[in-house]
This record gives sequence, C-alpha cells and structure tokens, in this order.
Amino acid sequence: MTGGNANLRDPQSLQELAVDIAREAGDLARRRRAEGVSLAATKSSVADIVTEADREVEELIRERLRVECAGDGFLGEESEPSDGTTGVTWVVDPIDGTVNYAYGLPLYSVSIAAVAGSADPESWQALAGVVYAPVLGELFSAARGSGAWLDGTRLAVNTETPAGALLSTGFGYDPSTHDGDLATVRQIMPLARDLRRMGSAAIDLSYVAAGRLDGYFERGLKPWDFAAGALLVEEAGGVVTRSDTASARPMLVAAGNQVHARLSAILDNGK
Ligand code: LIP
Repeated sequence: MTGGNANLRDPQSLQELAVDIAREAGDLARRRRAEGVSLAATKSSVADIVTEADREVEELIRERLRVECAGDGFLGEESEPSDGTTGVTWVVDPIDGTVNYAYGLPLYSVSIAAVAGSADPESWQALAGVVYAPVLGELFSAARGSGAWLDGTRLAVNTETPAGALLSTGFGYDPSTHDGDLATVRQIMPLARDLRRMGSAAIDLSYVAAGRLDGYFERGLKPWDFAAGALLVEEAGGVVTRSDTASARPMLVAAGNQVHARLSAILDNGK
C-alpha cells in the first residue's frame, strides 16, 4: 500500500492493514508482558504510567505505517505527532489499559484507527478501526460503511434493557477528578442494572459494539483511547457523542439509541 489522498484509500483496505499491524503489535505486547514489565516513566501523575513495552509497540506500529503508508499523519500516545500530506492520519494507542497491563490483568488492547483529516476528533472522519485484545484472543474491527466485526462475526449494539442497562465507565489518573466522576456515577446508577470498570476504553467501546455492555461513559479520554472503538460502536448501530469538548475533560457517551438518549438526559441535567 502506498500513500495517497483519503479518496484513494478505501476503508476496507485501511482496515485490512490495521488488522495485520494490530495482530503483530498485540503479540509483541503479550510477549513483553510474559518477559516482565519495566516502567519507563510516569506522565501526568504517578498513577499515569508508561512501560518500555508501550514505547516499543508504538514504534513497531509507527514503522509499519511509515513503510506501508508513506506520508500519512500519525498521532500516538507515546511519541511525537506528525502531520501527514495524504489526507489520512493514524490514531494509535499501543497498549490501552496500561495499568491493567502492568499488573498482569488481561483487559488491555492495541487500538489503531485511520481517519480522514487531521488528528482532531472534532473534525476527523474515522475510516477504519481495530481493537485487538491479545490475551483474550479477540480482534474487533470496522471499516466505515461495512459494519463492525469480531473476527468473522458481525456485531450489533444491544437495544433491549428490561432490567436496566449494564454500563461501564472509567476514571482519570488525577485523584482530584475522582469526586466529580463518582458524583456522575451516582446520578447514572438509577438507569443501570450494574456497573463495570474495565480499565481500557477501547475494550469498553468494543464491548458496547458487541452488545456485551449496554453503554459506556467516561470523562477525559484522549483521542487515541476512543478513535477505533467509537467507529466500532457506530458501525454496530450505536451512537457516540462527546460533550464539553471545550473543557479539559470532555464526556464521551457510547450506547444504542435509547440508552444513549437516557444517559445524555441525565448527564445534561447534572451539569
Ligand atoms: C486508559 C483508558 C481508560 C481510562 C484510564 C486510561 P491508557 O488509557 O483506556 O478507559 O479509564 O484512565 O486513560 O492510559 O491505559 O492508555
């Protein structure tokens, strides 16, 4: 595959490439975990860690894209962004669920998305997305207009929640945000049958697309956390919105139509 403007790069070709790269990257992450994780640094807080594997996996992904998609833009969690010249930008979280990864919990994933435009979620159009959970052996993928898939099975969001909605959420690395986020959880709970906290936004979103969750909400996600997973939800018939986008911690909500409407009504009233 060579560089070219977004019009010459159909979503399904981008999906196939992203699937191939995600499998290689996820298998590297899993091997490195088995060898023992080493902390490379902390970022926004002592809880916000990056491992050597995060950096190595992102470099693998970036090098594959440099070779196969010369000229495309790149935004990754662990390296400097680069503007592209082709109209396509790759948005990558090499290991989403880094804390789970560091503790040896299986809920971590490689998240790779190709978008038309720059790495601005307010203006990009997602073309293809892949979320690969290597320990669980599950690869979720989507191409715009071609549906969302778990390996060879077509995905659809849940639309019936007779006992209430099974929801998931997450919390930021900054302890000063936790009181506000817990207040939001308290507002939401009357809508929920129960709540889950997976620790990987990409997996949360994949599970909404697969109907394993009825909805997901979280403040403060980075573009690489949700770029691929949001496309999965949309291609599975769901709705993804971001509000408070001018704030430091926009609220992302992803669900089927009815649950999304009920979640948004509560969150809007709670402002
Ligand atoms: C994580 C997200 C998760 C959120 C964590 C963290 P990371 O991304 O996937 O949903 O709750 O605070 O932001 O840092 O593991 O790539």
